[in-house]
Amino acid sequence: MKTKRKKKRKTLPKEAAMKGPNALQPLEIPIHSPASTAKFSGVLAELGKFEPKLPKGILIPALTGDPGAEIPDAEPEPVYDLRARSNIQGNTIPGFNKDHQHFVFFRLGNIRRAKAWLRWIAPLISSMEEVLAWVRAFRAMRLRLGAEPPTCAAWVNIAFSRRAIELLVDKAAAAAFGDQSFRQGLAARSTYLGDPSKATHPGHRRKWVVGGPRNEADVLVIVAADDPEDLVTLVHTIKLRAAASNLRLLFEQRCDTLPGPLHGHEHFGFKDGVSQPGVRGKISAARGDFITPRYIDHTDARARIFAKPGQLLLWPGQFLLGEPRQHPEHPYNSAPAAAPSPPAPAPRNYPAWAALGSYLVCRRLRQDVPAFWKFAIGAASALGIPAQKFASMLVGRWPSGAPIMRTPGADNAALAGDEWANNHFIFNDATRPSVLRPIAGYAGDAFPQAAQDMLANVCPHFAHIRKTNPRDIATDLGKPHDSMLRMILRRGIPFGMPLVGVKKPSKKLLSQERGLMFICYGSTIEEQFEFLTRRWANSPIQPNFGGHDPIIGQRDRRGARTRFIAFPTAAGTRLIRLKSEWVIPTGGGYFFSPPIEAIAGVLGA
Ligand code: N7H
Repeated sequence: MKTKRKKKRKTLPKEAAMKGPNALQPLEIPIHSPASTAKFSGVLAELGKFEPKLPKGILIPALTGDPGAEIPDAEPEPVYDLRARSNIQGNTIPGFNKDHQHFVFFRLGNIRRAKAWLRWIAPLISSMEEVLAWVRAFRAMRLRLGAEPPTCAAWVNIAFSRRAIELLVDKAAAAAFGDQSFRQGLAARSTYLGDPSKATHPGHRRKWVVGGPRNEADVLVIVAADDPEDLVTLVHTIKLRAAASNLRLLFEQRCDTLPGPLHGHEHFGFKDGVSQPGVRGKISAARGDFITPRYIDHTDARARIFAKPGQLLLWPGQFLLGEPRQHPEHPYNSAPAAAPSPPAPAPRNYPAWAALGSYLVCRRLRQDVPAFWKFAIGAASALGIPAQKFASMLVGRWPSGAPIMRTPGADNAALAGDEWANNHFIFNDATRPSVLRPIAGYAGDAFPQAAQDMLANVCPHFAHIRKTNPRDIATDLGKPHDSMLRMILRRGIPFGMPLVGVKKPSKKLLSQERGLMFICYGSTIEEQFEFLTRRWANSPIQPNFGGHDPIIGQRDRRGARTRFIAFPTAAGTRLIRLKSEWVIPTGGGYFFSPPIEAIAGVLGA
């Protein structure tokens, strides 16, 4: 007997509460319609043109410190002496920021031999001292030359999983790490992060190239270089020594910044790495010798919380274990550092040898560029706006990196290239110009300031940069400075060949994999990376109602993954379903990046 199959009722997300006369009209966008496919190549080719225009004649000052940048009566910031600077890994602070990077994931074999390998690699690990000294020398040389100096560096960093710490030190040491997410690992947290729960989905953890339940890495080595040949040589040496020490190579990923005008952009075509928090702290007790250069004059009250316009200053304990943390009630002041465990009664937080280390989140995220742009083209034509404008509203910045808050009508490459202007905006109030310290050759920020956007008509609540950094808006957590506790240091880099900028991509190019090796550092995974992902990006109602983050937001209800955005238009809000996905998790891991002394001294001992 034939049973009548119940037709599945299409329901809109419950959270949207779409009842009554003001019900939002859902807009269905066919992604693979012939019209959007035809326009796709045109948009793609266009995208290669959006290069930020660096202001001419200005040379970013060498980071030698500016005594005048010191703020009278401000709480003194910690000084990182040579020993501390030599102990902190350089990709955490100040960050490698190199064009070519290679990520190597290992599984431990014989522990005695692995320890010998760790003692071998420890002197290769690049410290904050080394990287910062190089950056300072590079900038000083650029100032003298008036051009990019022809110098190259190659750097190595290392990080360990909870299992590695258990095997190399002991179970008690691994258990002393207070961060539950780190102890459980990324694979165990995957569903909690909204990753696909259906085993047939390409983003399901069992399909990951690394970091799934059956291929979790113990050790992650990050190698970075200016010169690709240096990178290859260094990676080769590390792999040879590892193989000889019985470490199993699980996976490796070569990453490169995109070529030509796309330098610094991610695969959808948008400039990345524009907004980063500034880390408080000094390199010496000398006046103005700050880790993060300060550009705002102390006569402007914002110098107390911003390093340069829009760059919030955070106490280093947000990124380094054992350092003064951000005060939850006060934007300028520090809160006492978390104590190592024991001594009681301090909460158990990390073993004493882990001080100055940092948690590292690695997510290998595949990007489906055609799916993203076909969706953007389809939705934009249904709304009657240009595709680039629509896509920029999904991100919150134009392809060049210019913030839509400051230039809502069109992209502005000059604004994107001006590092004192491109991050200077808030959402709830009109932005006022900052009073800057003198910068040779810089005439000041003459771009139109951002108007207030409390209703999120310019930069929608769902926009990726508004979700992940709500700036001055009150959130579900409370006051804006609670959001400061969630900030992360992002160190991602793309992998794979670009599609954007290519006029007629071949089938082969279209079929190749590309994406972002997302890396971030923080002093907790749970309260920073996971919080941003779960509580804000994945939620259509937090920090404010408006839909899911269309870039990284995920939703998984027993395998159903439809998301939505509430798109502001002149005629009211349109509800747009995001039926397909363009950022798919394909691997990664939760690691701990230890202080350098502990690599040979504890883990390799
Ligand atoms: Fe995002 N994108 O191309 O749209 N991101 N991101 N991100 N992201 C940012 O300000 C992108 C990812 C953050 O302070 C920009 O540097 C893509 C994860 C944060 O204003 C662009 C992927 C997380 C910020 C992108 C991806 C974050 C930020 C603007 C994945 C973790 C700073 C450029 C493939 C929570 C917000 C910039 C601020 C900015 C994109 C991943 C977080 C263009 C494609 C997993 C905190």
